Amino acid sequence: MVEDGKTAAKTVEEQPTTTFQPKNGADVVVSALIRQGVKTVFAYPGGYSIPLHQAFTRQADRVRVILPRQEQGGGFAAQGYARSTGSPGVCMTTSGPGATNLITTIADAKLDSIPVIFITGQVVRSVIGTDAFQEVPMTELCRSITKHHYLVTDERDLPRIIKEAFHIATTGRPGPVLIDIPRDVQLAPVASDIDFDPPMNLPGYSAVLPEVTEDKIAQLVAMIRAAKKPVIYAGGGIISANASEALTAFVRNTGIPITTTLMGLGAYPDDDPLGLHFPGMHGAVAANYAINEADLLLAMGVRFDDRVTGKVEKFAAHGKVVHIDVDPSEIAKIKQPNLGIAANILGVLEQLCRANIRPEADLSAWHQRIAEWKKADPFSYHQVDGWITSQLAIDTLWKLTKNRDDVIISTGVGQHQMWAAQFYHVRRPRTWLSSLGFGTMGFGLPGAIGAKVGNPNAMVIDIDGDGSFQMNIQEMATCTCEKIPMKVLLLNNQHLGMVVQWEDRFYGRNRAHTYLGPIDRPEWRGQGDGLGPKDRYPDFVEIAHGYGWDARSIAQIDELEPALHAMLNAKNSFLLDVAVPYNEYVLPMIPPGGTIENLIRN
Ligand SMILES: Cc1ncc(C[n+]2csc(CCOP(=O)(O)OP(=O)(O)O)c2C)c(N)n1
Repeated sequence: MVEDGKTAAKTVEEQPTTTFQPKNGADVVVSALIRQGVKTVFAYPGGYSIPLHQAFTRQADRVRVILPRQEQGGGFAAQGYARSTGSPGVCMTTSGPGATNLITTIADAKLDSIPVIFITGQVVRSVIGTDAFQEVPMTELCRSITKHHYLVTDERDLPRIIKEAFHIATTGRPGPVLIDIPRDVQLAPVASDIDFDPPMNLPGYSAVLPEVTEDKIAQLVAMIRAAKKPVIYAGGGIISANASEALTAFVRNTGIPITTTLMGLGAYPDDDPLGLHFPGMHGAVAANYAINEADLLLAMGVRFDDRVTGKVEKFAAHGKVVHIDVDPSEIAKIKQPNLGIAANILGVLEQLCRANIRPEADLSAWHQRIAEWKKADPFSYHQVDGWITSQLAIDTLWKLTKNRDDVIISTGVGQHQMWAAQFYHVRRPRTWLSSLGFGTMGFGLPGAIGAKVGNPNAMVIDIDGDGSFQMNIQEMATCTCEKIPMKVLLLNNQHLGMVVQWEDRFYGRNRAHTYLGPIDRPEWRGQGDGLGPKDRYPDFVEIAHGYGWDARSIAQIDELEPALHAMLNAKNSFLLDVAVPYNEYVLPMIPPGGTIENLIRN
């Protein structure tokens, strides 16, 4: 049905540039977005954003508007676009319910530091504050979950505000910016000589950090030179700073082992000998042990998230900690470092590489120790008789695609997400898209849509759980109608698996509303050790067909490889529904607030 995603994207790029004279505020918004290089906007209309939508149609040859089927889908698609391309995503909704549907995605972008411009329609200026129809004070609601936010009260401010919004979203530590635009501002006539490049007015904001003092660099160099058991703990900040290459050069040059957080997956190839994979609650045993024993922890572009540290006092307690981050407020927020450096990580890494700074000691004993930990406790899984497990499905997908360099993985939230991180080895930055700080179920499909729009030639695969997928299942329509071919590997365990895991670990296996099948089919409901039948509710294949997708449902191991091939080779959007057991656990596990001493391995 759909050949590939290139057609629509190319249509936009190949159109000749026309001179367009904006007539009203809405035209100004669209022209200003185009000036910022925006090629795609994910937007769902309503009464208070109609003028903006109308304005987009007047410049339809220059910017593509994609209609999601729910605003949250649009917000996550804009994030998927931004996460995978590095360019800011743009999402637009109407006021009130359209705007509040975005809020989860705004908070999500804030926690993962993703640059997205969120534009919302607002009621007309004269009725703001009167509980007018579909009025909600978006700037108030989003004050703490945006990097910055604007309520536009004068159409003449629009070019400046849009310029500032992109500047703020993309500089320093990236993040979401909200622009709330009353309908009468959208409709206000504008002068013909409007200045689209006005000076910015951001007295309280500077993305330029003070130069790192020579003294700090000297301390850093001395600490690296003196280290005998150093470890790098690198995160999403590396990817935002486009510093993966510099980081890789630094690791190769120094021989310092590296663990990348879930946000940092792809910053360094995790299956490389010096790679320790990700640390934390469900992270690699070797990464956790190495951090624990390290005499120097080089924390770069990370924020000491509680899912990584467990009990902070016990985290990296046996060595010195250096924290380098572009956001000065992160330094010493959670963990007091011995040396804190607020800086652009790319610059620091390049400086260290140029000066060939490396530990003076021979690290081979340390490498040996780490290799032993890796060998003793790799991420592993067992076969369950007669069943395809999620881990096996992901591992097989990895094996079938590992020689490709065009794969982008998106995920939902839950056990499947952790298994995807463990068994799908991400080797390149911006190819692992997942809601991590906020952990929002429903990210997978719309996130993948945004990635496919931003990377039309990539093979984008959403690895999802049946709970998460149903949170934004309506976006299957977006794929079909907007000609965005998609692949979904649905690991269907009929349960909210991650919560089941916690029920089993901490609540005596008592099932409390974690079963997704019909309540009058209690025999399906996983209790105790039963694996449950393999038939599934709902019928995802029927649903997929209804949306115009191809689909297949499998339950037997010998069906797995052929079905994955069918998914990978499909031209149309393809859903592969895999019946998996519900009572598998993500291992290892450090319990909440725990330490590596209580690493649960079996
Ligand atoms: C929007 C939202 N609601 C609730 C949760 C809490 N939660 C975390 S994981 C999870 C279960 C996810 O189930 P599923 O998507 O089927 O994946 P599985 O764990 O079974 O692989 C839930 C309910 C969440 N993270 N996000």
